[in-house]
Amino acid sequence: AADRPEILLIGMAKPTIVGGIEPFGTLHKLIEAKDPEAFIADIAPRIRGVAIAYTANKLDGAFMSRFPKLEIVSSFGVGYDHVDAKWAGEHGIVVTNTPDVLNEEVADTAIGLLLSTIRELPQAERYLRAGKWLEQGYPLSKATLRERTVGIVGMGRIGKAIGRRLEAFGVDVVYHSRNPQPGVSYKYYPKLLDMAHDVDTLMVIVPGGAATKNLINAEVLKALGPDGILINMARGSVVDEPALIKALQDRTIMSAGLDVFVNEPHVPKELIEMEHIVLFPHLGSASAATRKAMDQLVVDNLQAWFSGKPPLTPVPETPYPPKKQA
Ligand code: 8YV
Repeated sequence: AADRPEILLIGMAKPTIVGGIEPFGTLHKLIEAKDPEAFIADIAPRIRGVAIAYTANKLDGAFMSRFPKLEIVSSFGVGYDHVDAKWAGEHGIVVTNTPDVLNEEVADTAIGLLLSTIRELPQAERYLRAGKWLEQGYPLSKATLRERTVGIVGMGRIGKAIGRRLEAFGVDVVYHSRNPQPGVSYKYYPKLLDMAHDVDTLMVIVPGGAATKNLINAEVLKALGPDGILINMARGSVVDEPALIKALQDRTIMSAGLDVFVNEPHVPKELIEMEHIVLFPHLGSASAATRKAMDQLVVDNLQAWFSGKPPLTPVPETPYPPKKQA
């Protein structure tokens, strides 16, 4: 039909996304294009929606400006630092992400990574598989979660879900974010450095992007101190990676558990070579069920929009209905 919207899919042609869009829209899969440039040039004048299937796919203003009829960018993932949402907002394009459906999954993984790192659980598993249990007892973990204070950096929806779990574990929780969060009873630190001084464990779960780039720097790591454990569940960009590598090598902090990296899937060899830290391949939300719920929300935002309804989960930079220009 003439009013079927034409939608560009960037990234993997995941079944939930493809199968969800095809009933109401005409889907163009960039991944299947032999000549991506010619492919885009051909469809650009007709594209009204973009679906992004994976957060690694960057979408800047220069790219979006190639689509004069673009109305909505429906992006997979709660983090959308890969989309220039400010530019989109200024150009009347709505950006949506996939919040909430992954909160509990990512919080579960955060606790898993925290315990793995503190109690050296992956190392213990490697030890058993190497047959060493037969030869000698297992060495005790240097650290324990008991008596620790966890400073959560970022008290959004996932930060709160992590806090609830830590409370149940009987662990003290404090937090730092740009502003104190209403309804949150944990001690608030306006300054990250002050919190890093007072705690021995940092759990990083803030959005990525320019505002948080290298927030966890050499100074913060020094303040965290020799018993310090850093867990990064956010974005690689939030941590000054070379400074972290140095702090780990010099034992300025004790250990780190990292789910995210600056240039993933490339992980610096200095980190790979350090046996005492724990590295995950960005799997915070990566269960089949949660990823499917995220895929479905990518579809549902487009479906709502193209049936004349408000988008379900617009990002703050592109509120709906749009704010009047001053
Ligand atoms: C993504 C994430 O699944 O939601 C986010 O912001 O980081 C993950 O849940 C991952 O980035 C893969 O795209």
